[in-house]
Amino acid sequence: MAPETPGTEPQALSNLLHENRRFAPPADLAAAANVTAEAYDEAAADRLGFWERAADRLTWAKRWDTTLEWNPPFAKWFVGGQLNIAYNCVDRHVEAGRGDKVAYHWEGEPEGDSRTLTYADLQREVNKTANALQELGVGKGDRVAIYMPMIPELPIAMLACARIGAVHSVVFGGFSASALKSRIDDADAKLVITADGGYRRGAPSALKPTVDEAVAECPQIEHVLVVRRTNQEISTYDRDVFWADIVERQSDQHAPEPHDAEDPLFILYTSGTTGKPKGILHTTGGYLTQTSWTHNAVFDLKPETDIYWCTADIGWVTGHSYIVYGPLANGATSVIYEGTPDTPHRGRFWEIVQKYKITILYTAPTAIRTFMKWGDDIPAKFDMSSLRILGSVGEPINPEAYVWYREHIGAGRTPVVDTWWQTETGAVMISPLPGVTSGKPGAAMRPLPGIVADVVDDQGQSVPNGGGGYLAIREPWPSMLRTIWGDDQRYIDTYWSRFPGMYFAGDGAKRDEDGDIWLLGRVDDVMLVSGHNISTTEVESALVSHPKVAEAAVVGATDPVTGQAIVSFVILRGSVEESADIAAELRNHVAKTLGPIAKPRQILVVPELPKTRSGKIMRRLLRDVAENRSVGDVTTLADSTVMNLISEKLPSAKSED
Ligand code: 6R9
Repeated sequence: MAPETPGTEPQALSNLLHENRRFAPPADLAAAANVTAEAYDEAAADRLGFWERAADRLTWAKRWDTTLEWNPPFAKWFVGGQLNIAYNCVDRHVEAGRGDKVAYHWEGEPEGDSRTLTYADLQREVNKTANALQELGVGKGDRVAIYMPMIPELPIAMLACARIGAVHSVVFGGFSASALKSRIDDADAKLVITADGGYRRGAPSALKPTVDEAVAECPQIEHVLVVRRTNQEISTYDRDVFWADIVERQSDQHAPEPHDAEDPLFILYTSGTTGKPKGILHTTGGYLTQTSWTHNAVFDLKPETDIYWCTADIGWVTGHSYIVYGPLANGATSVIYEGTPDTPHRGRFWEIVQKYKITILYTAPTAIRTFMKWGDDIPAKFDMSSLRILGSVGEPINPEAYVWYREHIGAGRTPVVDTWWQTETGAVMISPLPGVTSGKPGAAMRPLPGIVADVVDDQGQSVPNGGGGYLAIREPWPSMLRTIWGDDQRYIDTYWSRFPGMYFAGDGAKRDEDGDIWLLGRVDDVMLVSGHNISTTEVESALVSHPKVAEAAVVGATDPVTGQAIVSFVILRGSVEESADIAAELRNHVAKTLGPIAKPRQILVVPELPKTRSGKIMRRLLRDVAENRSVGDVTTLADSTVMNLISEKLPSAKSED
């Protein structure tokens, strides 16, 4: 498409949304903050020295010789160093006299079903499990697939693997047998750890039958280790071993062997937008350095007094880095919740905040928008005065959702930290620091100290303030992926070929007039309307800024006049009735907020949106609907019935104007 104004090149990505609200850090938080503004200068002056000091927060069995070996795009951090991750996450806290401190308050979905594990308890459980894994023939470098509900045995299993140097591959408890099988095969795992089932939406949900189906075609699997959680009926096979039979009789002593800083820690598969899942490989020393540093800095964690809750599933990278490794390395007290936010009622999250007096809450925009839809009156019923910091991760947070989160969950006083990162980056990369940054609704703000990120144009040149483009990372960072398991070439092609010498994350971004970074969604989703590249995020945020809208997803659909036209799917807030003129009202609202170029061609009011299990909107499927195609592959949808609900709405979709 030709640009609208002759002679002007279309920008890589338009910058349409402008935001003037600012929230300064609370004075008491700023005065006592773990990390202050000096950290940016220190890291800018000596980036490797900065990461060395971060690594010194860990306990090393042998100090490293070389901080970074960089043979682009292959990085090695803390080369020659040795450490044991389980020792760092568990034993050292017990040795320091903090064995009675709670590591995890676990809250099962059925009410009243809870468990508390201190660091001393965790040490005994991890040791017994490490001994059991060794009895089952698992050794250093072996791969272990973990397919479990959100129960304490999940982090225990991960830590037991880390302790003996086995490489875990956690597969989301909702994935199908074929997805599990392909991940077992790709990593050539020899053991699967699972459970009979877990509780979801008020009922036991089986896991073991899926494992049985997957493992039937995986001859390399020697054993399946099964935790009894729901006590539902399951089939058993010769290869099955029950956790209660083998783990419980082990010694609770186990010597933590030091592992090399670059020994593999885990593989985590990401499906990406298309194609075969990529086994993202993370290693030991750099990963723990950056997860623990960022958890301390971004959440201003005070291990003695904070109660921290990350609501993610451990099967997602957020759970690996910010339920298991980061918080435990820092000696934090965390909450783990097994179930869904609406079981048995829509105030369950806030009841948990009230019960445990949570001080730091880390959740996803999809959850926040759902709470907006359910209504302000629900959180208002609970005492959440303990909260002092709120975090967001997983998608761009719309400015209105940010403000709602701050107001209705944070009582208008808590900072909100919008943290951008990926499975591939291992840990947070771009985020405000709660005691330093004046927060801006919708912006991830600045790269953290020690991270060199940029917004670049098609040619890889930095865009000026006010410009849009691609998010790229210019220097290696400690918790970066080391490769795609078994496929170095795919690693090079996927991440390092778009812009020579830079890591390309696949996300669009802009740098606003103050130089702050905004994430604008996946570049695959960008819409090309009359020669303008328009981000889905900005149009969605404009829709969500209308008082009647709780959630929105937009896609570009082929259009004879404009190339692509914007088609919007919206969910209304709880109390709002769908009226005949709602579409016109919302289209005009977007045009007024962002300019006429962003005015949607169509608005469809829908009851739900298609999402992955980690809550990301799957726009690909909505594009199929918008272009009247049959809907594509729905296997990674959290709820496969959603697309039927949306398609039913289609006859009412008509082009306006
Ligand atoms: C941690 C995680 C990564 C993709 C990433 C981006 C999106 C995550 C975000 C965000 C805007 C944020 N994303 N956090 N977009 N603002 N704060 O989500 O990892 O599942 O690998 O997804 O998620 O598009 O590229 P992962």
